[in-house]
Amino acid sequence: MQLLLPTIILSSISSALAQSVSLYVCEHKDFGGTCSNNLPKDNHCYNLEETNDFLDNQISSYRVSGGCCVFYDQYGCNMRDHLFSATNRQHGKIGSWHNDKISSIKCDKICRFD
Ligand SMILES: [Ca+2]
Repeated sequence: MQLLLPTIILSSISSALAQSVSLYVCEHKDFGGTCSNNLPKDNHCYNLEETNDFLDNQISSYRVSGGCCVFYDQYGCNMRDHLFSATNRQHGKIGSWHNDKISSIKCDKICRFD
């Protein structure tokens, strides 16, 4: 029992470090309409056309936790199509200049722009 406690602490620390960023996105403001937590893998470009969520050019609210996500207007996560990035942040009503535009997303522990 004396050895158990340090093991529990160590394993909970390592699982926290290994935990991926999570993203929740919705079709309408205030997390309404069709939503998805169909998560992009870390540092993987996630094209919304490839999913069955019908959220391409539809996302109006989002929640990022455990890291950062970068949102793009076109497929392929190219810097020229960059809309905005969010670290551990949520927004119930994306501004009109970004609303219904997101077409690809890349998430990771910290944001990378490439
Ligand atoms: Ca778009």
